[in-house]
Amino acid sequence: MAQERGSAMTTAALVLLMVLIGHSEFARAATYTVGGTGGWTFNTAGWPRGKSFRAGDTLVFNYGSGAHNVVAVNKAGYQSCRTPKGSKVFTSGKDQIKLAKGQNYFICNYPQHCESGMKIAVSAA
Ligand SMILES: [Cu+2]
Repeated sequence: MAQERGSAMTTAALVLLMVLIGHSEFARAATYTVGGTGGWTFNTAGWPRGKSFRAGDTLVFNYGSGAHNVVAVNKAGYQSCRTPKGSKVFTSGKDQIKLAKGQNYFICNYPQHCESGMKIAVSAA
């Protein structure tokens, strides 16, 4: 009898532990709306400043589909506002992109948009 109760308590403790671990995994991945309420638009380059991102966090790009896009580029593409061949282009207007560890660069490649600050560089730990 006592042994049975003990094993039931062990099971309860294990379940609790699994729930706690599950929760902390869940809490660790954050979701950020790029540009806040203004969304993904011109002069967003300063938006990442002061925030700390982690690999696995999700960036949400909200914008009018057809008015802008989101292109995942490399550092050179970010700096020059040019789109390297084979870059992934997102066009839904509500794109969710998971951050990779290290530097992540995104631009809008509509003519002159990136040049007008529609670009972000995000460093994920
Ligand atoms: Cu744009």
